[in-house]
Amino acid sequence: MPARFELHGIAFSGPTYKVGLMLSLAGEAFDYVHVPLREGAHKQPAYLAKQRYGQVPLLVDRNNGRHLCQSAAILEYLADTLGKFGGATLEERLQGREWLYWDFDRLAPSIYRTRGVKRGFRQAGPGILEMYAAEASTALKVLDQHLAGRNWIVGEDVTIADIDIFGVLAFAGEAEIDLSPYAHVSAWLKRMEALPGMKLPQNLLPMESRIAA
Ligand SMILES: N[C@@H](CCC(=O)N[C@@H](CS)C(=O)NCC(=O)O)C(=O)O
Repeated sequence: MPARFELHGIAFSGPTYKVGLMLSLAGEAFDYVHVPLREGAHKQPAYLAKQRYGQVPLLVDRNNGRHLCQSAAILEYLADTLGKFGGATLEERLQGREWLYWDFDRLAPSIYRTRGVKRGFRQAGPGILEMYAAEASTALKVLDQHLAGRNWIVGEDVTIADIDIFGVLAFAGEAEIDLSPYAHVSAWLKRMEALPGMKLPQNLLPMESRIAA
């Protein structure tokens, strides 16, 4: 039987990683379609018809034909449809959503963009890099304080808030951002890395399409 989900993306994309990681942690095998961004595949009409923003990731749910985009919205969809990682109560779900918005506003831009510069995907001068470093440090302090005395970002178990934020901090090394000063974040990263189904970015997505095993 074909896999229920088909993920379109590219291996070096943080948002694609977040969705692949959620599927892996949920134990959902998925077909993977490599989208060659450098060749402009994401701006072709056939792809734009499925992903209005011309970006990766795109997730297709073959159970109902839905085409889903925006990684945070996809995580919420998967939590709903799989009944996993959505939080134990409405309160937890709402708190988790706050952390998703916070991540996209305060944490992800500085870390992903710094990584983009270090890997040569983006250009930025020293002033911009300093600004990103300051923003990352401010956000990491907020997260570190929040994680003091907690195992997970929301409630008593892993939620999509953890998966989403892990999907950013997994790239901190490539951004040359040292997480060791943030003791609670570092301990939480270890808990995340020990989860069944955990795959780090370098082990999750290939640079070619792949049918689920
Ligand atoms: N907010 C989006 C961001 C997606 C995104 O930035 N994707 C990048 C790759 S990491 C992309 O498709 N870039 C090509 C472009 O924007 O033209 C999400 O979370 O899904």
